[in-house]
Amino acid sequence: MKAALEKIKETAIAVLEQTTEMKAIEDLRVKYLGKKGEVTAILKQMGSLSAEDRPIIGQLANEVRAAIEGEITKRLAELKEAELNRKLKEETLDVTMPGTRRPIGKKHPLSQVLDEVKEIFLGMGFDIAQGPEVEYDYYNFEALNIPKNHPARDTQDTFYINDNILLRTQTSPVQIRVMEQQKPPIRIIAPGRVYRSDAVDATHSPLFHQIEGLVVDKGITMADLKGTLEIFAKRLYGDDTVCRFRPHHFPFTEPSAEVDVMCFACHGEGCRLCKGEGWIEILGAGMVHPKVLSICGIDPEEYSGFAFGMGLERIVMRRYNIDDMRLLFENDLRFLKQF
Ligand code: 2NM
Repeated sequence: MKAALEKIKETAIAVLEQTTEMKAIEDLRVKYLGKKGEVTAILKQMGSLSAEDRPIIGQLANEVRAAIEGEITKRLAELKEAELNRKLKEETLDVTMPGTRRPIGKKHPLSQVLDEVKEIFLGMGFDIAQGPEVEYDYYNFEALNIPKNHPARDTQDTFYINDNILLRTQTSPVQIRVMEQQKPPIRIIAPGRVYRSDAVDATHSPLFHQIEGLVVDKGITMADLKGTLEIFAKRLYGDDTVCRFRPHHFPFTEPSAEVDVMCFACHGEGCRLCKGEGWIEILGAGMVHPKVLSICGIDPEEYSGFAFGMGLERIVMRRYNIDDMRLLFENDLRFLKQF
């Protein structure tokens, strides 16, 4: 029995020294020291020993158990350390290595200018309104006092889905929807995509962007229109900007005007940029037609309002001296990176 125990100890330690897997070491613990293990099996036979031999073999068995236990603990610690060293070596981080640069995009020039315009009007207490791009004929034309025979309603100019539904040609239908739903005071701008059946060239695109504005309240006059739009022009183009209001005609406003700013290149002298005019048209505006207010359920005897509209592409093209509108829609990075 003594020889058997010594043999178990010798083999166990030899095998443990060869074992490099933690799981395998745990299996060996069971094999030698477990309930059905080899050392336990010897201890179970101790009943057959003489009273003299029993304590001696008992002590030896305990020594063998302790030796194997000790070897297991030692091997586990060694393996753990080896594993840690391996990880430390493998996962070394060289903080002096250059990082992988993630290219950060930037805003499209249309979005840059749109955000600037929004910021100016938000600063004057306007809200931003939105509406559908696929619109009813009623909101796009009828409610805006645009008569049935008006050239804008021609299928040559407007994308019709069917007799009643079309792609909006301006963002005014948004203003109509707001007036229908909201009691004055109303102070909104409606920016968004609009569609017209135009062939693509340097100054035309079937899809472009408009920003329209609307103010309705008691006692709104042409003076409010002029003051608001002058402040807008000065914020967008600089404090020394000079505005000119010219009479015009729109079916949805009365009176109507077009607003020019004095050419910043030639200061009114006339040059290539302003095509010899000295002035550059930036927007259309007017006092909301009483018929339009009535159609929207607003009493024109009690309330009045002004509205305006401008094309975003034209503002952007002038701002950055871009001579071809197609560049704004082609998404060529060589172009876009310049802004
Ligand atoms: C423009 C010019 C003048 C305009 C009018 C309205 C509404 F809904 F109040 F009648 N919305 N937008 C308007 C007025 C638009 O664009 C050149």
